[in-house]
Amino acid sequence: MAARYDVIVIGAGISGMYQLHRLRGLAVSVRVFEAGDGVGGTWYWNRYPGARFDSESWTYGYSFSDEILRDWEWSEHFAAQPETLRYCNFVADKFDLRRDIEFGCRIKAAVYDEAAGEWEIESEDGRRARARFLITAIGPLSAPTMPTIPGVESFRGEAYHTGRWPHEPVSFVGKRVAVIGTGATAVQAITEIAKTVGHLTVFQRTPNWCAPLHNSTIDAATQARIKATYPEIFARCRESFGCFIHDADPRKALEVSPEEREAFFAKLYREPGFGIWMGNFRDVLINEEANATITEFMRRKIRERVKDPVVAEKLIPTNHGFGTRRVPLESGYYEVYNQPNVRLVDLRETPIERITPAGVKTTDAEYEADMLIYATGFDAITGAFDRIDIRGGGGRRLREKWAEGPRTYLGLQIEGFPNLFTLVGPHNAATFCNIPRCIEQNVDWVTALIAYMRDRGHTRVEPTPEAERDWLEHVHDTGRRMLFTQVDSWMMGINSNVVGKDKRTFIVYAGGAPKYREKCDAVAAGGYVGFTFR
Ligand code: NA7
Repeated sequence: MAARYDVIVIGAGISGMYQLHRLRGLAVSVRVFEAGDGVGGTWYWNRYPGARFDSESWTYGYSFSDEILRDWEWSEHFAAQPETLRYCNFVADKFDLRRDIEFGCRIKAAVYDEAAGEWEIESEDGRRARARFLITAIGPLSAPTMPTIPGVESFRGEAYHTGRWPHEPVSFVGKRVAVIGTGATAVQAITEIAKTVGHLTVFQRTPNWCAPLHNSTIDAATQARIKATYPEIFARCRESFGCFIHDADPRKALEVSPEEREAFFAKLYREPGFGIWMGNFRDVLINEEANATITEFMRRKIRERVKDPVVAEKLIPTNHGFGTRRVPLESGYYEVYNQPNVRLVDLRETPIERITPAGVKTTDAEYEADMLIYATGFDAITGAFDRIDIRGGGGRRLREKWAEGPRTYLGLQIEGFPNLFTLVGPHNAATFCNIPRCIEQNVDWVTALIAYMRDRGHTRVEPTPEAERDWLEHVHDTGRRMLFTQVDSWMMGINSNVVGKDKRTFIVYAGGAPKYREKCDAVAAGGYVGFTFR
C-alpha cells in the first residue's frame, strides 16, 4: 500500500528544504524523499577536498527567515563545504524539517495515475507513495558521470568521483595521486590536494579560464555590517543578471581606452568572487571582439603565474573565450604547476587509452598512481530527470518527450505531466544563478500556485502546448546572443560520457533572473496565463 500525501517532494537539498517549509505554511501534508542520509543535496554529496562557495556566503544563504539571518554567522566570505553542510543542518534543526523527510530513499519511478489524479512514486528499495502534486527538487548537477574509458573497473588503488566523495577522511600524504578533469571541481580539489600530496598528475582535456577567488575570513565588524545590510544585499542580488552581488558594468569594453580597460581588468582580477565574470564590461559575454580583450588579459595572467612556458601554454584555453564556460575560481591553482611534484598531462596531445590496474595509460605512457580521482562532472540539469522513469498522462515518458532537448513552461511545468513542478529544472533561470536566490523565487511561485488551486478547488494544472512552445522560443531567443551557446560545455547539454549528449542543446535559461521573475510574476498576476486548470 502506498502512503498518501497532498504533496511529494523529491530531494532535500537547498530547494527541497525550503519547499517543505513553505508547504507546511499551507497546512497540506508533505513528504520529502531524499537519496542521501542527510539534508544538503550538493553540499551533502560534494565533500571533496577544497569544495567551497564561489558565491559570497552572505549572498548564498536563505533570505526568507530573519531568524536564520540573525542567528547564523558565516566564518569566511566563501565558505568551505563542511560549513555549508552545517548551515543546511542548522536550517533543518531550526524548522524541524527532518520529521517530514525520508532519508536513504532514491526515487526510481514517478507515474501519473490519470484516473486517480495522483502521482505515484517508487524508490529503489520498493517504497511507494502517492500525492496529488509532485515536486522535483533534484538539483541541476546531481547526477555524477564517470568517464567512459575502458578499464575503469580494473584499477587496483583507491578511486573516487568528487561528487561521491567518502565521508571518512582521505589522506594524500606520500601518495601518487592522479586527477582526471579540470573543471570548477577539479580546480578546487587539485589546489587542495597539491598541499600534501606525494606526487600529483593532472589529466587535462580542455583547460578552463580560471580567476582568483580571494577568499578571506569575516571579521567582527564586517559580520555586523553584513547582518545590518541583508535587505540591501538581497535587493542588489535580485536586480543582477545571475542574482550575484556582481552585476555587469554599464560600459562596453571597446568604448574605453586600452589603459582604462587594462586598469579595470586588473582591478577585477584583484577583487574577490565572480566580479570578473559577472561584473565585467556589459558586452564581454555577447560580443566576440569585446570578449577577446578580457581573454587576452587572462592569457597574460596565466603566462605570468606559471613558470614553465610550455606548461603555461597547455593551461591556456584555445577553443573558447573567457567566460563562455563556467569560470572556475581558484586559490593558487596556477602555482600548483610550479611545484616539482606536479605534472600536467595534455590529453589533446596524448589521449587516455585506458585505465590499467596500476594507473592511467595514454597514447604516450603509463602513469602509475595510488589514487585516481574522477573530477569528471555531471550529466547536467536533465541528467537527474533521466535517471527517474517519469511518466505523465497516458503513460508518456518524460525521457522521450525531452529526447531532442527539454520542453517546459517557465522551466517549472511540462505539458502532458499535470501537477508536476520542476524546481531548478531546465529552461529555468535557476540554472544560471546564485542558486538559492532563484530557488526561493521558484519555490515561492510554486507554493502560490498550489495555494491558488486549493482556494478555487482546482485539482489539476497543466500548461497548454502553445504556452510551452512560446517558452521554448523565448529560451532560444535569449540564449542566441550569448557567446556561451557557441561553445561545448555542460551548460549546453554536452557530456562526452553520456550517450546522446553530443549535440549542443539549450538546457539553461539565459535571459537573466530579473527577466525570468518578471515573466513568472506576469503569468501569476494574469490568473496563471498559459495553464489550464480542472
Ligand atoms: P565539469 O565542469 O563538467 O568538468 C568535468 C571535467 O572532466 C572537464 O574538465 C572535462 O573535460 C573532464 N572530463 C570529463 N570526462 C572526461 C574524460 N572521459 N576524459 C578526460 N576528461 C574528462 O564538472 P565539475 O564537477 O568540475 O563542475 C560542475 C559544476 O559544479 C561547476 O560548474 C559548478 O557550478 C559546480 P572537457 O571539458 O569535457 O574536455
